[in-house]
Amino acid sequence: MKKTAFITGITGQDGAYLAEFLLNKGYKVYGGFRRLSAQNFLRLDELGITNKVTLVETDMLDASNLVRTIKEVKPLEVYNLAAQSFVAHSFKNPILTGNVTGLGVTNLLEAIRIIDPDIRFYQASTSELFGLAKEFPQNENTPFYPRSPYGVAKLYGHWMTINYRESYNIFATNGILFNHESPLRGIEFVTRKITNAVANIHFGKQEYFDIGNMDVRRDWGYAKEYIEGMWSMLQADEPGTYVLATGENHSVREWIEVSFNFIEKEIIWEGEGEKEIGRDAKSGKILVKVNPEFFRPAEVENLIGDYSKAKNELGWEPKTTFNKLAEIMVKADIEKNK
Ligand code: NAP
Ligand code: F7E
Repeated sequence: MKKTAFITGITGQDGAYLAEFLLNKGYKVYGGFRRLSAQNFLRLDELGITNKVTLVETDMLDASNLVRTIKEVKPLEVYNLAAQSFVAHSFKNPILTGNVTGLGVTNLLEAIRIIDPDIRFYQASTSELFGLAKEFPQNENTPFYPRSPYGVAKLYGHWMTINYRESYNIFATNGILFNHESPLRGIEFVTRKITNAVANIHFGKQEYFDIGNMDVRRDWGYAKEYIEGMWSMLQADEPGTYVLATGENHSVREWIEVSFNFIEKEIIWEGEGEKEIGRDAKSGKILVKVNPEFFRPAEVENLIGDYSKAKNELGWEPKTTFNKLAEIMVKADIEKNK
């Protein structure tokens, strides 16, 4: 019989790739989506799998709906990817973020406890838990210090997952994933914002783009590879916590420079702080402007992950380099913007 998986947040970047991955593994895939005034299956459409998954109307805010869904779908594995996941937005909507990204996890864990505690549960934890990081690189034992309402909400979800494991013996696992990107990344996240703007500039559709703090550093990997890690965590003998990362980090500034290289532009930086701009070395045109609107009230300056546990216990390793990831994303955005 086919294994059945239920993915919350199937319309997001990771949800779409995970659905594709599980379909290829022969799973029957159910995906939770929110009823909106206009349908939002763009990513599933892009992967050509909208008709291959069964879409179920769910909302992380409604516990009764989640109980009903788990009862009807009868999944063997549940992947909780739904969240208000944009850190900047969480400062403007801290309560909504707390409800969806934090309490939503308990709504789902309760549904599993009540209906079928043998279900294997994956929680999308995050490197944002490390925030103002206390050691470098960060691993499963690094102390947490979240720096945003998003990070704090995820910390609650992280510990509830551990609590349901310890209290009710549920196979509940946390994947602490560092930033992972792809052509399906939301347009407001910094990598995609930049590759999309570079493509627009290439076609003369946009003159320049605004940016926030360019000196922050992130450990950026390729989303498709991280999906396989999520699945491997639920195939392990025991539940636990695993870091997925590349073990390398780079600044936003480097991402801008590398992305422009693919359209043969070199950036020359001028000025400092809020006055900094980036010019095209050849034409002198301004292509990048710092805009304090994109600064965050509290920033996560520097993250870099140690994925040794995932490598040793799951055999998981990242493959796509920083440069290759930028190339994949710039080329995809050029293709989309043609
Ligand atoms: P994403 O593209 O923002 O997708 C989030 C998903 O959650 C979307 O399907 C969204 O639905 C859904 N959602 C939002 N509010 C909801 C609600 N109230 N009820 C039900 N669904 C709701 O995020 P992602 O990048 O794929 O990330 C997947 C998960 O991993 C998230 O939990 C994120 O916090 C976490 N994470 C991401 C990264 C990363 O680098 N990508 C790293 C660590 C952890 P709509 O399409 O309707 O908005
Ligand atoms: O910002 C800086 C910004 O929004 C990265 C989510 O998937 O990964 C993601 O969270 C950095 C931050 O991602 C702009 O201040 C500068 O320091 O792409 P981001 P994030 O905040 O790291 C983690 C692991 C998650 O769990 C989250 O769900 O880039 N930055 N200028 C900017 N960021 C944005 N968005 N826009 C700018 O113009």
